[in-house]
Amino acid sequence: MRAPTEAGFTRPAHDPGVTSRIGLWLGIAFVVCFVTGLISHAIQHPPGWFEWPTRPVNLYRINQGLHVLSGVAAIPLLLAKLWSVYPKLFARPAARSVLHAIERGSVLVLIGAAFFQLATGLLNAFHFYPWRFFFPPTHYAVAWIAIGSLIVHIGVKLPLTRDALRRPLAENPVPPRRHALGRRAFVRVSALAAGAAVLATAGGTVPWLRRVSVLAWTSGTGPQGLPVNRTAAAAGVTIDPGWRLEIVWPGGSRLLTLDELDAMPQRTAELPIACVEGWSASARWTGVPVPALLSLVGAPGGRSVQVESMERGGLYRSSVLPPAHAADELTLLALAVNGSRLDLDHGYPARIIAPSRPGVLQTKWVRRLEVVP
Ligand SMILES: Nc1nc2c(c(=O)[nH]1)N[C@H]1C(S)=C(S)[C@@H](COP(=O)(O)O)O[C@H]1N2
Ligand SMILES: [Mo]
Repeated sequence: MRAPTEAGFTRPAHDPGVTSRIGLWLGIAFVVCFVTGLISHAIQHPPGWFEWPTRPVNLYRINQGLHVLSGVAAIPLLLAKLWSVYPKLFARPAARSVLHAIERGSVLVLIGAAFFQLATGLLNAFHFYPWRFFFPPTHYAVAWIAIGSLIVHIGVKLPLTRDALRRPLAENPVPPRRHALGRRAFVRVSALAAGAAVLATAGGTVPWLRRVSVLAWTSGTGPQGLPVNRTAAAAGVTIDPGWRLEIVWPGGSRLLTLDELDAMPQRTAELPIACVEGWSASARWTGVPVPALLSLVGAPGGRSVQVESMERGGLYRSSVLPPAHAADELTLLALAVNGSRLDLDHGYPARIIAPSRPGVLQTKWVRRLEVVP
């Protein structure tokens, strides 16, 4: 038996017009995913020059929805694109020159990195970690590998893609084999698959899609109509009758009881929890605005505020409110949600809930606020 050759693959989908069309959409999905991922990373590890706005209150929610949904859309598009081009694996000679070998190698890197990103991102959304590495820095590092090899790939293929996109997608000169989709049908089915994947999952973050999104994930259900990511039991937090909020600033500090916080002017705001994993949920939060709280105790404003949780271990036991968030009147030290006292799982006695902020920074079971010098 002779080894298969590229020319032996005659299905209509193996065509530059098909590859280019699907590739264009896949490229858009990757770029959206990359940019929104960078933004999310920068919010969580802000470089000095970076400032994330506090409005609109749903801005982070939209960013993260785009990140996760562009990733979801990319999965069927990537599979379709690989199907369209896989006969090239059998092209001979495998490399025509050193440059060609490097270019083909970079495609392998791109495929590996793309699969890695889509698979780890998806599994992370389902809290399934069948690996030993820590997800965020690895996902972040491989994103650069993916985008670097993508840029090389686009650079190399641009002339070919441009040509292929300019020409209308002709149906096959010969009628397609039985069971083989025609070119246009293949492109249409790929687009439909991407659209269906998005619709099936978008309800995790787009409220009016909840009922069609059969695969949407949240962190399960939780008390007070809100999902819970890490329960009090998992975090080792119990109700502490001696709880006091400690506020510290350069030159002073103050302890406040829950009764004292309750007696302060309260504000209610509709704000989302937008988990980095892509689910989000809005709720009506009530509590003391952080800037008002700071000024009531005489702490200076306009600075970052470090938030510490009662949780002892745990990666998310503390967070920083950057100056813009610490000064925003919608940044609450929340004491209640949806009209009743916070459930222990949602951070009783007090949690941070701020506009346009990743869920992971909405620290629960707050024990201490420190105005950073
Ligand atoms: N102290 C503490 N706060 C935390 C967490 C945590 O693990 N510990 N998880 C965060 C994450 S990842 C999210 S998405 C939100 C979820 O809030 P909820 O459980 O009230 O829905 O809480 C955040 N606050
Ligand atoms: Mo989260």
